[in-house]
Formats: sequence, C-alpha cells, structure tokens
Amino acid sequence: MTASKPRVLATRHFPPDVETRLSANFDAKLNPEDKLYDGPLLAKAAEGFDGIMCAAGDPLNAETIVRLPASVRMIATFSVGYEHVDVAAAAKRDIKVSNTPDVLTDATADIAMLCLLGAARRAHEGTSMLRTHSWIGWEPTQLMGVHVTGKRLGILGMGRIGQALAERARAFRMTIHYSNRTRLPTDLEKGAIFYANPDDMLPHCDFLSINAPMTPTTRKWVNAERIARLPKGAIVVNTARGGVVDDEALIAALKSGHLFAAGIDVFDGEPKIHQGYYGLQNAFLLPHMGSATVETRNAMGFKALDNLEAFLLRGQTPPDLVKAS
Ligand code: 8YV
Repeated sequence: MTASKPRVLATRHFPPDVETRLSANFDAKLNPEDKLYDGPLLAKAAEGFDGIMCAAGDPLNAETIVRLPASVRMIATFSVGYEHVDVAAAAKRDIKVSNTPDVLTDATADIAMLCLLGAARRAHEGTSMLRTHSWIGWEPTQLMGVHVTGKRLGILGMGRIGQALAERARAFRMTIHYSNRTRLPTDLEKGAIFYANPDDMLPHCDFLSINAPMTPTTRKWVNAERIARLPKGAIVVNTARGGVVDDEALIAALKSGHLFAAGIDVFDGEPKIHQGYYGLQNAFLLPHMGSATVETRNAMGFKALDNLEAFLLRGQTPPDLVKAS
C-alpha cells in the first residue's frame, strides 16, 4: 500500500505548470475558477489539509489563523511580500510560513522602471490621446515631460528589488540615493548615497521610489508632510505595497502640481483603489503587474512548491522560511 500524499489547498488559480507539479506531488485542491476566499471560508476549506498555498491579498490574518484546523502545518505564499499572513499568529500554532524571494526581483524592478518612465514621460496621456483619436499631429510643445537621464533617484528600501532598480537607473546615469534599515556594504552600495533617516533623503529626490515592505512602520509613510519635503515637480513611484502611501496626500499633491506625476503599480485596498486616481492625467497606473511575466510567475510557483515539498514531503525546514519579526 502506498502512503497517501500530503494535502495542499490552493487558494488561487496558479499558472498551469505550477498546478501540474502541485497536483503531481500532493493531493491538491485547486481553485480553477479563482474564487476568492474570505477568512471563515478559508478556515473551513482548509479542513483536513496539511498545507495552504496562498497569494497576496488572502486573509491569513490572526483571526483566520486561529480558526485554521489542526491539520494545517504550513502556509506557502506565492509572493515575496507576506503582510497578508500573520506570521506571529502562525508561529503560535506552530504553522510554518514561507515566501518566494529573489525570483521576482528583476520583473518587479522592470515594472518600477516602467512606472518611473511612464510617469516622467506622460505615457498615459500619450496612449490616451491616440486611443481616443484626439491626436491632431506633432506639436513642438506637446506632452512635454520630465527628463530622466542624470536625475536623482531616491529609493526607500534597498533590498533585492531596490538594488535591481538602482542597477537599471544607473544605465540612465541617475544618481542613486537610498534609505534602508541598514547601510549596504560598499560593493553593493556602488556609490549610492545613504541616509540613515529617510526623511533626510526626501529633499534630494527628483524621483522617489518605494521598494520597502508594508510594516506598521511603513504604513502611510508617504504622507503630506513627507511629500512636502520632496522638491517641487518630483515624481513618486510605488511598486511595493499601496499601504505605504497615504492616497489622499498623494492625490492632493498630484492635483496641486507639487508633484509632477506618479507611477503606481500597487494600491491600498486593491482592487478597490482610491477613486481619486482615476481622474488624474498625471498618474500612470498599472494593476499590480510587478511580477507578471510567465517566467517569473512560474518561478514563484516553483519556489512555493520547493518550500512545501521540503517540509511536507521530506520533513526539512522550508528554505524560504519566514519568521515573525
Ligand atoms: C505578486 C507581489 O504577484 O510577490 C509579491 O509580494 O507583490 C506580487 O508581485 C503577488 O503578490 C502574488 O501573490
């Protein structure tokens, strides 16, 4: 008699190759219709499952984790960010939590550069002009944006993605300023200017890119006061988490002209984003696409599976174990 496979509940519809491996190695319950679980439904659906493969936005808060059945031993999130999983509550229940670092660094840094360029060069207004048939022809003063090459880029959060963005920005001869919990060693800093206090960096940012995770400290960090410290005409880019920005403050600064533009891929409360963004021509908006390439989403799924397999099939510590801070 062959031993039965551990059971894994997939909360979302993951890429086909990922689901194929998930189903081959586990007794998996997939979610082909990609129906969203709320907390109580998720706790109920997890009955009898050993592992949960989830994604950003899933409500794995303390309330849900307390209600999870005793069978659940591991939560593997298909994301690098894990603010949606209450890691401390999971630790109390001895539930392991893993994430998917590294594999989405390049794709997300690419989207940050796209947001930076799209905002600076008025890409939204340009594409809208064409698609609404309102382009009457080239004009010497048409859609003049902000020059990118040689400008100062301030990066809040110089982890893997922040560093990959800096690498790209250096190709545009941008000067890199950054703030991070700890200063990088010289070989990784590569001449970037460090600020122990991120507030001190703000007056030096022609562009400010948010690459820090969502934590109680970073929640609504980009507020009216800090936006006021940015030079007039600065551009804000956010590809990390929407909650790091105070939407009201950002929208007000985009309307007043204190900020020239913003490039945003992530929103507080997404997909129900602040209505104020829709009317802003100087907001270049994307629907949380940072990691959305076939290669990256597969790699994220395989990484989540590497972790589930290590723990549930081989009894090893998941390689990307997340610990409560
Ligand atoms: C993911 C992300 O696509 O990995 C992350 O933290 O923000 C995204 O790029 C998404 O969160 C999938 O769960």
